[in-house]
Amino acid sequence: MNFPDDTIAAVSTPPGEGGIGIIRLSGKDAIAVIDRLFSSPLDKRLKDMRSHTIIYGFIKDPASLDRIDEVLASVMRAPLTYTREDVVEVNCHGGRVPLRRILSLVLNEGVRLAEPGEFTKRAFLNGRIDLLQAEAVIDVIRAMTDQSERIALQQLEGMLSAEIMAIKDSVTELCALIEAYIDFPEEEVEMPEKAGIDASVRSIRNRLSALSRSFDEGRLFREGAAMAIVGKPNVGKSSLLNVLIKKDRAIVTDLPGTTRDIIEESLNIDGLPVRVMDTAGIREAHNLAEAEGVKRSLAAIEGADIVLAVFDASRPLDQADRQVIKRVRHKKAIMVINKCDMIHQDFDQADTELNTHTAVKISALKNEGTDILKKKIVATLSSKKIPGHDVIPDLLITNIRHKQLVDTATFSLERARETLERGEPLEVTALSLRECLDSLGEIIGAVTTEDILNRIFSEFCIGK
Ligand SMILES: Nc1nc2c(ncn2[C@@H]2O[C@H](COP(=O)(O)OP(=O)(O)O)[C@@H](O)[C@H]2O)c(=O)[nH]1
Ligand SMILES: [Mg+2]
Repeated sequence: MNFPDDTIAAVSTPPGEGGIGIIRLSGKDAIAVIDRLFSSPLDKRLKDMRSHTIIYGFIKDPASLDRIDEVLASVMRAPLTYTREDVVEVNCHGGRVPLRRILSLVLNEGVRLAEPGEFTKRAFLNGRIDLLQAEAVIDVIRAMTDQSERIALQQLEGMLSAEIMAIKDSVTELCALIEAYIDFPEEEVEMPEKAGIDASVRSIRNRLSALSRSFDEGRLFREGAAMAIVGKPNVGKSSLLNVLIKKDRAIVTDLPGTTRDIIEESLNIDGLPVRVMDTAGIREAHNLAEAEGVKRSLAAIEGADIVLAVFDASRPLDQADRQVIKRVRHKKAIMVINKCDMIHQDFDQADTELNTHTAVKISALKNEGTDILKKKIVATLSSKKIPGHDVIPDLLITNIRHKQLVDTATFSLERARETLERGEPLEVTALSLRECLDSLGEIIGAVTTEDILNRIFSEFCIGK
């Protein structure tokens, strides 16, 4: 991998109008380039400024000497900067024109436009942060809830990296023990004791599998949990969506079969980001459009992390309701008994089939019972520890790349143990341990390829 040596620049604030806009430069020419475009009333130059100071002045076009904008320029010298290179940030007015004009002057000075995520990529390549931390940057930016942000920040601060490093150290130790014996069989190196090796393998494996298991939950905080509201027509699915998101988003009518396409909205339940989907009623379709709606509802059930199956307490349960119960049986589901403000005398709330999953009674119309429902949703999706606002969550893996590498590492470790058990040559055991180390190294970016890096950083926004 090549270490970057050119200077890059980009607008780091989002497009559109804002109070301020920031153009960020990083690289060895950053300070000199802005000095050529900058004039201060006191004739100060950036190159004479101390690191991490701000200077007031104007950006001017060096050809026409026209003033482009009134700015504040921050000077940050390597190595204590975001990228570990010299960084200059120009705060100008947050309009499209000043930002565009200043950026184009900067580019005219021989600076290259940064690619998405390139500032963070440099922070990684220059060794300020590891790959796990670099990936956490985008998660902090994209976090949908406070809790998601907290988990991402924990990763950014290096807590997950520390755990991976600790596991890696244990594997390295084990590997060294075995390789020493292989390399110096005649010397006084003792044959590593099988029971001891077995015990360390077991403890390493436990730590790895705790991480791997945490992904089920961690993923929800990064991506949001997909929650499908399903049921036969007219039971109050759209009404439930509306009370959950506190908006009249979905059309509610007493005409069965109104909702045909899936409506998706985001929701924050106790810090858990949830994508709620209102679906078309599931029943024997009366026409093609409805049939397509039903097909999509069934697909939504399959794709969901949790299903709310809604039933209408103002009528007795019927065949269509039983169909719905059957459709969600294999999923994490909550049975929602709606319209409890007008319960029909023949509606059996204790119906055994209905109670195969947790049942919650609500009235979407009167907004009653929805707080209990929300608690059930969180409890169903997440272990008790996470949603409590004051509890720092255990280490969670939120990213599929990390989960896959943890699993590959576990697999190699397991193979190492097996070879030992079968009494195969220690070289074979050592080889598997090396593979385990490689997978762990790949998580933090100790071993990586340009291809992986490009994939990761292309997800970023420009200017970060
Ligand atoms: N009494 C009562 N009516 C409700 C309740 N929830 C929904 N409804 C009514 O039931 C009808 C169907 O509601 P809607 O949300 O469109 O059902 P969907 O077809 O399942 O999406 C509408 O007339 C709603 O006003 C409830 O909790 N109590
Ligand atoms: Mg509807």
